[in-house]
Amino acid sequence: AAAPCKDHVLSTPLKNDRFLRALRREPVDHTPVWLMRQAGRYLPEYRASRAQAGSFLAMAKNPDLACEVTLQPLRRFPLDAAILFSDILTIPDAMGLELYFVDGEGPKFRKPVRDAAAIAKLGVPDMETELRYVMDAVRVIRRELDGSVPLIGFSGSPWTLACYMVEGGGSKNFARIKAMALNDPQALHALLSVNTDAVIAYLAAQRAAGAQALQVFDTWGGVLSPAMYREFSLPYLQRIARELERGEGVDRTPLILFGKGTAAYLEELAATGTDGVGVDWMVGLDEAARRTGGRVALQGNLDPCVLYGNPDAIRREVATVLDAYRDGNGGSRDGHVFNLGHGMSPDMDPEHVAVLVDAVHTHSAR
Ligand code: 1CP
Repeated sequence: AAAPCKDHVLSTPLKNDRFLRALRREPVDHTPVWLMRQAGRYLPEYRASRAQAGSFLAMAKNPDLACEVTLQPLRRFPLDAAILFSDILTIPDAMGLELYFVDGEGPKFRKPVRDAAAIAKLGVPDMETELRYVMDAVRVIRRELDGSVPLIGFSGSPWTLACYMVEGGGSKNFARIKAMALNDPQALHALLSVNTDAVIAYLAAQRAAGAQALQVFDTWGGVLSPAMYREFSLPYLQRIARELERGEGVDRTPLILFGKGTAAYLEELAATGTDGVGVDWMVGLDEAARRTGGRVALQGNLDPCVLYGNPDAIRREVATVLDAYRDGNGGSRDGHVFNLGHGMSPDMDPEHVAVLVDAVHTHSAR
């Protein structure tokens, strides 16, 4: 059972704040690093916890197990941030779409939304009842982290959530949602609008429960044409960055907008009012830093497949990413959070992750 988050938990000073400092573009002793999907099947202890829980969903809905798997990568590697163990699909599940998993096929919904009538019935879930298990997990993790590193909360973007809600699961070509965009754009906008309200409420609730930074995953933003991206994804990211209350100064809870395949829109993302922009590996960080011109921190962007290389190759590629950022940022490494350009895969070697984390800290030491 989760205890309410006590004031002393929320006021425990951070022992390692270089991730938050980097997001404020303040000087740090070395570049902070965390990895998207740092908790997951590549770790044997994760597979053991999952077997014990019975399923991914049982694990995510149990705050103590969610806390355990959140902490697992931090016990192995000196990472500079923890990310809540959960999933982006908790919101549509709480809206009544009924999330389930088929082994080897990924997430699916029993009740996808395919027309305006179904969309009109959707509402913003109540965060402290229907999504209580997520907020309880945040509270338990904050207590157990005990100020060692900051905790990142997250959500899917309105567009990326809509992709799963309309397709009913993962998709190769996004045929259904693109047909909706073409045939009934008003219905899609209604869906994106309720999703945006839910994302803002969800991130605000995670912040109130103790999340110290917030990331929005626009994993499928890059499947849209520029005109469609600017109609169906970007305006909703702008609304999140504008409306999500996140405080000021050292107490500010920074927001990171991560997009996959969205490097064409770096200037527009940097102008949303977000604190950081997450970048995939299809653009050089030198170019990304020049184009965003110090207006935001940048997070990224090692190709995750570099983890399939040998330790020498990993060290070399890490150095290339770190130096590219520095070169595009007027010779300074400040304002950079090291990460992969997308998530880790289950067949990656934990020993290689140790090499990567060490290489980041060693090569970026000021
Ligand atoms: O154990 C298992 O078999 C479940 C695999 C798994 C895991 C480990 C899923 C199902 N979700 C997660 C956890 C998860 N999902 C995290 C945990 C924190 C961490 O990073 O360590 C996060 C941040 C997510 C976010 C997520 N879920 C995204 C956005 C990030 C990304 O990788 O692009 C997306 C698109 C999802 C949907 C989803 N959930 C699970 C899977 C396998 C997928 C992808 C399905 C697809 O390819 O469409």
